[in-house]
Amino acid sequence: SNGDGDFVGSASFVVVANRLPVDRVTEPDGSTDWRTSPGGLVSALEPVMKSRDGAWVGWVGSPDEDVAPFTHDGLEIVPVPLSAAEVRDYYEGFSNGTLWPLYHDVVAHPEFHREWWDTYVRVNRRFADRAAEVAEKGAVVWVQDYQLQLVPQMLRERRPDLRIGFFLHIPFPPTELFQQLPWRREILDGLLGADLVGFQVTGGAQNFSRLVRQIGHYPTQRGTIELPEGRRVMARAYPISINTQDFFDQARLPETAERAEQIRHDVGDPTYLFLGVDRLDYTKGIFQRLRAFAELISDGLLDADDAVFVQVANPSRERVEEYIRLRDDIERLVGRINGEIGRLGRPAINYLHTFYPREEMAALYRAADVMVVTPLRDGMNLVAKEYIACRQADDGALVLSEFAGAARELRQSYMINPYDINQMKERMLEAATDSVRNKSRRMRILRRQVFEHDIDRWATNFLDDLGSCTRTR
Ligand code: GDG
Repeated sequence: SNGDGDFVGSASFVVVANRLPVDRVTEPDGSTDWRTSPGGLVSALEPVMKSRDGAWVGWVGSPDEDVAPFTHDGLEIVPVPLSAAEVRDYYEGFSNGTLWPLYHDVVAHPEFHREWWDTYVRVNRRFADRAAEVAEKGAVVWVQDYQLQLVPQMLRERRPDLRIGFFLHIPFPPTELFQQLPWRREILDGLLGADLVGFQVTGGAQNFSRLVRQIGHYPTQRGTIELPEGRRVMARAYPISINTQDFFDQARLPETAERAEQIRHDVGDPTYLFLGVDRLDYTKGIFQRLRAFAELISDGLLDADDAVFVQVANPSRERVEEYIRLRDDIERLVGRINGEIGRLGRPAINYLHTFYPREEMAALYRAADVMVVTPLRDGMNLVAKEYIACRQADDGALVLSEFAGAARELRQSYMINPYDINQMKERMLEAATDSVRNKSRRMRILRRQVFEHDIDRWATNFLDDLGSCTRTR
């Protein structure tokens, strides 16, 4: 017990995230088992977790399931159950219908519902309670993302002995937008329960500090916030990255090279293969980029025999209304474009509403001449970094929105404003047809950047800073 009658657990490092790092799989004999989910965060944190007696607190991903804690591959897995109504109100509702659009520059309209908020509070408390139970005295707890912004404060109230970090994977909005939120004070206090609050880019950390001054009236100095009770909170940027070497190695395999050739052949051996890979989300600028590409062809600047666009759009949040509408809009646009400028057996846009294994992703990245990443707003955007990591030489070209967090680091990309269709057309054309010399000069610098700043470095930087936070004035 820690003195408040709370049970104290045995984990010295605890990650708290909406989702667990494991997926349930059904074996051929009908039994079910767990498999580590693919993804950068999991693989980056795995070594830390294993070396430190780690536990991961999260939801299994399906409603109305109460799974007992278990050990998987040396990790303590601590499931948090959610009812179907909670998934609707906390996850689809407040997280993805309120916070997601609000934090992404209100590119879609955020909805404010008191029932959603009440459920968000209740579910955050459940995550905080689980974490409080498994963490040993003085443990490090790392809370992830916008679904769990109240957890730091809730956890600190129960367990003031813990060292608490929080990382926001999406943008932190300007105060003018954040102030719309009826529960702005509660969210701010929730985050201030952490010792260290991490953001993707400096702009997010600055927006946060400004908000702290405006509604908290707490003094801040270069990212250090002084709370009245004498506690200090740090707010800093930690640009997330990928396991660069893994992507490079996967792309280097002979079978990936072969598959990449096959893909190029299947889409008609074009001179220019343009690629887009996104969750089907209204923040990603998919509509704008496909329009730009179609106009390049109908203007006669690109030839439909020479240029093909492959757009992978992963199914995402399929029960949220905005996403249903977006999917309809994009599929109508693709149909119209292919109807107007496609040829028999040769659509101008190959649109794939599906999720591929990572081997296929590496082959697609390797096959693409121009990677097109055009979000209207994006915390970071890992796809841009993955494309660069898969290059086997200083070739290829990245078209990148200035509104992606990745634009702060990937300065040598062909930068665009996705709201400016004419500029986007010019830059896409330039990226395709630029001289080999120009392309390789850019790509060399981009590759160095992504190899030097990989996900291990991200995790280490955050955890080192969290470890050295001074707790009191
Ligand atoms: C959030 C923030 C931030 C996509 N299609 C397939 C597939 N993917 C993988 C990509 C990439 C990931 O999904 C998408 O990551 P992004 O960073 O591009 O975007 P979000 O999903 O919106 O992520 C974002 C990120 O969190 C991390 O902090 O960068 O700004 O919005 O890894 O490769 N993977 C596979 N098949 C697919 O079809 N296997």
